[in-house]
Amino acid sequence: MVDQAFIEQQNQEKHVQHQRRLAYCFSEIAHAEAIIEQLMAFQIAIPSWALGAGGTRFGRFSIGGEPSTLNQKIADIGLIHALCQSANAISLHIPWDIPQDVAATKQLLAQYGLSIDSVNSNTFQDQANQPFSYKFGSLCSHQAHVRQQAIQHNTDCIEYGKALGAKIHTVWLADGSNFPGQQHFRHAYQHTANSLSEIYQSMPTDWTMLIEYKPYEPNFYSMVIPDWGTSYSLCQQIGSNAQVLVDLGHHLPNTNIEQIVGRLTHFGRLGGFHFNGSMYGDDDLTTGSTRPFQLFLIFNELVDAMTDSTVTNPPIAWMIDASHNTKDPIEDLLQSVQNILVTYAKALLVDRAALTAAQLNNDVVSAEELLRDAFATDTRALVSEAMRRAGGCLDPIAAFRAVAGRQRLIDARGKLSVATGL
Ligand code: PSV
Ligand code: MN
Repeated sequence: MVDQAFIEQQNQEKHVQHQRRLAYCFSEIAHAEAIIEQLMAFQIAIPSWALGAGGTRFGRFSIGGEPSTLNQKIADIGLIHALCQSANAISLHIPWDIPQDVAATKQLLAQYGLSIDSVNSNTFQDQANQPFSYKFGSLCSHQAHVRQQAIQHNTDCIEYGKALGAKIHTVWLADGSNFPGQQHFRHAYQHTANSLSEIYQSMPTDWTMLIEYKPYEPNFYSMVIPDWGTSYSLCQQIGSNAQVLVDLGHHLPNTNIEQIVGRLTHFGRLGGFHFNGSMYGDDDLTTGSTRPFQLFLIFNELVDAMTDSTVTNPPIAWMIDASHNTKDPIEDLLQSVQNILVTYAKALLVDRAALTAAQLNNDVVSAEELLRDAFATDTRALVSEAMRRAGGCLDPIAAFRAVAGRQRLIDARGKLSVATGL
């Protein structure tokens, strides 16, 4: 839908304004050049389930032109990447997006400059042809045949991932209970640990298993993996390539997520990140839309860990995990990418030596002011410049609108096409 000539023409229209804003950044920020390079290197995966309009149990309002096949989803993510040059990977949910022809899928991915970074298992729904139900749990089930079926599904996912060149297997479990007494807590935990260990054994040794936690939903009395501590304990039992995945929406209101990030990186166990925004829980809002300062504090912790040579945490897999109920998903994802990079850039601005000195002097005000200074700096031109230098647009959303992106997708796929997934 967009070629280099179109992108250059779009950038030309914004050139004067951009140069003015960029000059301001360079005058204010000593290491602006280095930050632009770090922004160019920061790539965020887009999940295959994010391209359709999301919904709730009350309904779903289709956006029109939704991708109904894996190839169409790849095309949408290819478009996002062409516009912003910051989203070069896809996370696949199995069985929603099983590739029919692996060689052809790989070829299509290469055409768009994309790769599959992770596969995600799904034992939170029953599939039409499966013999046993997950109604009362999957990997945690007290019934060996249910556990075995769920383990097999996870190992199948790993096989698909191997064929596609993925290196991550992500597990999010909906397992839990809705009523007191329904589930034996200790047994459910141990079954889960044993099941995950078995899956881990079938994973190639250069892969990472990411274990996600969530305090509630779909189960509302208890979840088997409700918090980072449970994920962490499972990882410790399973093996060194098992890592905790932090999904921003999977916390109760007012949880200090930045401290969780600090803890996990200190333990070398933060392997994955799902970006979204939230007010109350897993609301799946646009990243940075409601609590930008919190997102900044989280990035501050991440950058602190990434720049400290004594921290042994492995590289973190970044992904956007949001459900787009009202907005055009492509625009929402572009906004998220923008907010993530703008916030990352702000965290890169923090004067860490001065912050350490303020902390050691118990100078509370200076420490806080250092953070506020960085947060208040407008880094948008640095992000635009990083996208432009990488071959993308200064303003990806404006470009998507200029090319009448959604209308063209509707023309090609129809008003009623529906994306597979939730
Ligand atoms: C669960 O809420 C979650 O965050 C997990 O990452 C799932 O894989 C994803 O959403 C899609 O259901
Ligand atoms: Mn998630």
